[in-house]
Amino acid sequence: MKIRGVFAVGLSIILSLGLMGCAGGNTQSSSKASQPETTSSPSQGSSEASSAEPTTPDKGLKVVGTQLCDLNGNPVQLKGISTHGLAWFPQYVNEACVKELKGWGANVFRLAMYTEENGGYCSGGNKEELKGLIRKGVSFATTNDMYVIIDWHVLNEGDPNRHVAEAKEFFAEMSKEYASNPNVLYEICNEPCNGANWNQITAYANEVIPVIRANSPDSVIIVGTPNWSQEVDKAAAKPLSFQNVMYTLHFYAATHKEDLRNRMTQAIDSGLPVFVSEFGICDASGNGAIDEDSANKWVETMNRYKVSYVCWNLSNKAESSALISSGCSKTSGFADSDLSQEGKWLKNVLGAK
Ligand code: IDC
Repeated sequence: MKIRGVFAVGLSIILSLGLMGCAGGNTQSSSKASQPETTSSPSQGSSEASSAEPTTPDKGLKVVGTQLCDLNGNPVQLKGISTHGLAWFPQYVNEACVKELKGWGANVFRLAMYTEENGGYCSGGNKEELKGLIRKGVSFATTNDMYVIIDWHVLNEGDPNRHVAEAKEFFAEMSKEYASNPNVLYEICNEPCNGANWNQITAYANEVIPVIRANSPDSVIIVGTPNWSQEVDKAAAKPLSFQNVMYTLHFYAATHKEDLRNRMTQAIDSGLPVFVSEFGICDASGNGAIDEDSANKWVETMNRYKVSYVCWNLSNKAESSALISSGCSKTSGFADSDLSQEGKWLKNVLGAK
């Protein structure tokens, strides 16, 4: 399958296809403090097997009811790994590393491009360099037969509308470039927060999704939900009107437990397609103590519902959500002793042989 960039006018052959609540008090509210990353030159740096059918990227995806499926309608569960901010830890976007993650059992790679933090796409980052990293990431994922998520990592700005013009420009370019790559999924706003509500997110999505659809009519698009992507109930009450859209739920297992899990399953039971495009097994700050017991409960539920999930984060930053231990400067060829606690846990969950 093509690596990328081919101006896919020929159009996709394939794609015939069709991605917390809180009205008030949300006990699950992430208390994360979104401190901007200050490192501009980064330090160098079993679970239950799914019963979903394995799939290969060139088959494309579609959303059927609440379930991500292949083009024949067979359930597909994506499981994989997210980069840290591409601007801060670019060194892990290398071919050997992506191949290794595939060997761990990952079938999806998420490329997190912060928008407003220091060095973000809309806050002084080098746009061409950042797009170059996206292109490398898509290319490596594609050659390794993996799906890849292009993540517009809204966080600090809270309301995704703040950078809607740049988002439209960015997704127009990306979706044109990858119109014939059915393995590319578009995540248009990582985590709306700071009070941004579902109406505001809907307005944003109604601007950005048509831009993607103009080039890539059938790709799967993942949309963030209010309150750091925890309020899937808000989306369930008033879903968007587009096909092949999934809605984001994010959790950090030491902070978010049964209440948020129930909110996820209730949303799915009520008909909402949910995608866990980011989770960690520590607390919502991305640091602190790890809770494997809670994490395993999440994995059990996600597998039971065949919900796709992507673990945060591929870096060696000194924080518990980093998959590589902070003392390790390798960018591929990781021994188990190079992995953090979360890294070892995840490798086991993904079923690495
Ligand atoms: C965190 C990183 C941390 C970085 C910070 C920037 O782990 O190194 O300094 O962002 O604000 C999210 C976000 C994700 C966060 C993560 C942990 O999507 O960007 O990463 N988190 O706080 N939502 C809930 C937790």
